[in-house]
Parts: sequence; structure tokens; C-alpha cells
Amino acid sequence: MDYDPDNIFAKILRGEIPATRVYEDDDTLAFMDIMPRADGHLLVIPKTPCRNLLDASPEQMAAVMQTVQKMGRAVMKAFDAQGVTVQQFNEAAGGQEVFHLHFHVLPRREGDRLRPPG
Ligand code: D5M
Repeated sequence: MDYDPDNIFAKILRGEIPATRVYEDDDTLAFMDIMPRADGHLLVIPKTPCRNLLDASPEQMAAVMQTVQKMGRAVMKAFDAQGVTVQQFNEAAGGQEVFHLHFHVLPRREGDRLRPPG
């Protein structure tokens, strides 16, 4: 599948639109989701072009998952969470809306419910 270099996360990576950046390293960026489904809901993306999981290289997966793990541990502390949900969608039929690989990191507490999308 094609990678659209003008997708919204590519624009965030280029600094063309604002985002609340919470972490970055050479290969990945984490920023707050603009439509949070839980307090502390953030997204982790690779800095290199990648449409989704189906398109990712082993190197992109390794880098992104390391950052997902770091962010999971960080939100446990920062949001006094009791657990973390990690979500990821691929292609429109799979629920993907932005076509640059991203993982949702959602802090959770016992008995909470994720807010509906949008
Ligand atoms: O949904 C895409 C996710 O990306 C959804 O949770 C909203 C979020 N989003 C969309 N635009 C932005 C900007 N500009 N900043 C931060 N977060 C954003 P998915 O179904 O996972 O593809």
C-alpha cells in the first residue's frame, strides 16, 4: 500500500502542525492524542515513513515497541494508572484513520471505560 507523505502525522514529524510532544529519540516520537479516549492517551510513531503494521520493517517495529514500552511505564507513574491498554489499527477496514503507523497507549484504572472515539 502507498504511503502518503502529507498525512497528518508526517506533518507533525516535519513540524508543520503542532502536537504536544512528550518523548522523542532518533527513531520515534510520542505525542498526546488530540481526541483522548482516556486521560494520558498518547500515540507512538516511527520517524520514518510507514503506513501501518503491515508495512513496517523489523527495525521500525523494534524501535516503536521500545518506545511503547517506555511510554507505558511512564503513564503508569504520571497518571497513577493501574494498567495500560495498547491499541493499533490497520487499513480503513481495520479502523485506521491516519495512515502513518501508530500505537495508542492508554492509561487504565480498575473499572474505568474508554471514552468513545471522536
Ligand atoms: O485514529 C487516529 C488517531 O489519531 C485518533 O485517536 C485521533 C488521533 N489524531 C488525529 N489527528 C491528530 C493530531 N493532529 N494530533 C494528535 N492526535 C491526532 P486511528 O484509528 O488510530 O488511525
